[in-house]
Amino acid sequence: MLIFRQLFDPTSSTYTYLLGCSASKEAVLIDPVFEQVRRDAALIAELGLTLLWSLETHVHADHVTGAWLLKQREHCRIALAEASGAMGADRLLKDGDRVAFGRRSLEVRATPGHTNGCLTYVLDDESMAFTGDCILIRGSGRTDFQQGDPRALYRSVRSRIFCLPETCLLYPAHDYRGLTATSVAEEKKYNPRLGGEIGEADYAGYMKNLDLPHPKKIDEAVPANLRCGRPGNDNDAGALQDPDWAPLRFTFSGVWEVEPHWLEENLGKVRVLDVREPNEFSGPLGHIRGAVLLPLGELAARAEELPKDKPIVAVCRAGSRSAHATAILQKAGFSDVANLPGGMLRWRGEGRGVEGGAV
Ligand SMILES: N[C@@H](CCC(=O)N[C@@H](CS)C(=O)NCC(=O)O)C(=O)O
Ligand SMILES: [Fe+2]
Repeated sequence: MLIFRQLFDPTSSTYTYLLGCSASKEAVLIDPVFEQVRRDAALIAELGLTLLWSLETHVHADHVTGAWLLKQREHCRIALAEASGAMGADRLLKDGDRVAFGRRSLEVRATPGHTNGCLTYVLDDESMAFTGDCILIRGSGRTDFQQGDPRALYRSVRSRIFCLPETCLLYPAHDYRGLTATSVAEEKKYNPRLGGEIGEADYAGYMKNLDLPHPKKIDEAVPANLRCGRPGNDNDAGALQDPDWAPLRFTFSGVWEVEPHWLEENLGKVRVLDVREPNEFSGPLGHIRGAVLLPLGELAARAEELPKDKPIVAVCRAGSRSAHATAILQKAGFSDVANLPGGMLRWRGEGRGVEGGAV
């Protein structure tokens, strides 16, 4: 079976696609975004997947790819089109190549036009294709920068995408209205730039008159993407540095977590903030030694009472109110905060020390 997730970067309206083989747990990520690598890595871990490849549909002009950063963190390899001219890839793809992940694979189709190195990745059974900025949902990638060529884009769509089965779902690299997927049949019929009887010259005429401003990040994104997302100087890598006051884990739900065993061994280094109600704090589950009680409902209003000299670990009964507490604390300007997953229930279940509570 195929594991499939569509992920979105709201800043650049980019879609990142995670495809995995459920048998082998091997996966690929298409068009990761630098700033979303932590989120993507969390999802890959939570699904128990191993990332084999970070794939690009093209050298993007509007955001920096997460490829290089994923390679550092996940030890995956990077692949993109040979025709892209990019440096730092582990594999340079050509039309007709295949990228395998477990029992599944993607066929590489060269679909130039938005850039020279644009690729469409077609799933082995032709049920899905990832078209990058070639065809978009009722639209197309622009052809007025990088190596844009409207006639080439038209031919790519007509000869390499519209020949796929009518039911084949198409997933673009962007959508600016929040639309998520389309199909070959729909775009053949309804694409206002490329469908129906529209000819190559009609399309070229349409694209010449689009008159769009250049992407805001083009001067930063293109050079960085020609290095597969490797920062130009080492300080830039700090843009996504993880907190290092404890071995923390970031969850796909967006929360930093600390392991109970680390907390028990490092109680002196942090402030434990118990966000349960007073009767729970003094109730049968007990509380962690030295914990400060501040119920969740009062936290937003009273957060400034808490000193900022130590990182804060939030705790509650089962770990959900305390997860919310970490978000409230971050909003209140506390940077070093983490949740205790499983809360007092797990803490006690693991036989860790408590003050008060029933024996
Ligand atoms: N406003 C966006 C523009 C993004 C943009 O131009 N996207 C390209 C893909 S890299 C495109 O083809 N857009 C198609 C369109 O806007 O119709 C930005 O500044 O980043
Ligand atoms: Fe693009």
